[in-house]
Amino acid sequence: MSTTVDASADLIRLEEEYGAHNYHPLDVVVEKARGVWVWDVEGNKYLDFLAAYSAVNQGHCHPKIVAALKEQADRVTLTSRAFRNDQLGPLCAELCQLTGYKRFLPMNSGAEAVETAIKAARKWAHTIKGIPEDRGEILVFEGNFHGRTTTIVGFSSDEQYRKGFGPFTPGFKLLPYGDFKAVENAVTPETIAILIEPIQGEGGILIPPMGFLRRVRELATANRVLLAVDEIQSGLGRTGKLFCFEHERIRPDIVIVGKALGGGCMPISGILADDEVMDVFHPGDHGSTFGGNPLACAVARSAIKVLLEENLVENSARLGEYFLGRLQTLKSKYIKEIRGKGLWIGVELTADAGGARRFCEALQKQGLLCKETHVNIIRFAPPLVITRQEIDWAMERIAKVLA
Ligand code: IF1
Repeated sequence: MSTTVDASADLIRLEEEYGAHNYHPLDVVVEKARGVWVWDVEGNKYLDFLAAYSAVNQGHCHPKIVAALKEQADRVTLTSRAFRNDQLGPLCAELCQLTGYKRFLPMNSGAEAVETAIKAARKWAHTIKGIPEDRGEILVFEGNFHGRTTTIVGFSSDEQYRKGFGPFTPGFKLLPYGDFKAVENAVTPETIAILIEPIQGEGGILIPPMGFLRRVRELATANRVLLAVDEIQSGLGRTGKLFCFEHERIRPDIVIVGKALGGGCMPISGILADDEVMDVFHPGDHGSTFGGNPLACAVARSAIKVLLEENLVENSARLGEYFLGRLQTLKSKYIKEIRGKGLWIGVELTADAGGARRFCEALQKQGLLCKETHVNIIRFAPPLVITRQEIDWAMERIAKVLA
């Protein structure tokens, strides 16, 4: 069967008819992208203010990353881990040099990397800390988002993410986010780990009180509990530091990375840790067919290089502060609160604003693509290659729509 389609409407119809209905995207059908800009099939141009949920921090189709992709695609793309390849070792070494961790374990999706952190923490607890097998608890937080696997949605506090997908993996305990006393009270001799996002993205760009993460780190250390920080969305420059936890000058036991590690080109994720944790994995304990594939590794090496060479972390800090400052000068009866770090900003609307979705649709008409989270929060997370002029361009439209 051959299907001829061109216009957005046809493509949307095809997707609706033959695709699963697990999303409700904005009706913009992208066919081309470069840097911070994307074009739909009708040739309309938009500024991308979502950056694929921070997976394209380096900008769309970055020429250097695409070149690395093409070059590697012509050589070897997949070996599985049954054999070695010439890209995995260098990627691990470069990531460890950059972050100060001793080892890197590659996976593909963010959820898989979170699962990897859970498995590492549990095995560490059972083989090293001495918590009996099939006991022990991982502390997690209300409003968390760590992915979509059955284990992960099992400890979501969002009814929709869980409903209909049980029974779930036991061994998780939900605590209020940002409430140190609650964490302190929840730690017992059978606590394995604390799994946390340093800023909750899906939760609504929720920033815990300054000092919270540092106190959680101290509590974890004092009780020999592992601290696993999910930097899948917050990491690699998004908040104006390489990792968001650096704002509190702490060092987690496990750092979970994904999204922008693949430079918007290839799915690649993983965990960073030192020997005590990573050495719990022996051959056969864990793995993935595509995990550590040379194509994704070559892309990730290039993605990290671009992040550093183009000072994208600094750009995020500088322009994030500028953007936040400009947003704060907006006079709009719809705005309840604006919060953000680096180029990751949430604008929470008042209850009677009529929901964030309609503002996102209005911004789309103005040439700005962003996505609401929950009902009332517009989130802004442009690629980190954005310029001040482009932020000014966006600000004009945001001001117009929120006026
Ligand atoms: C979707 C949200 C963002 C994440 C953190 C792990 C993962 C994610 C902190 C899992 C993924 C995504 C997934 C995407 C939408 C998106 C999202 F709104 F759903 F929450 F970004 F804000 N940890 N976040 O943010 O990574 O397995 O997806 O690679 O459509 O589900 P993944």
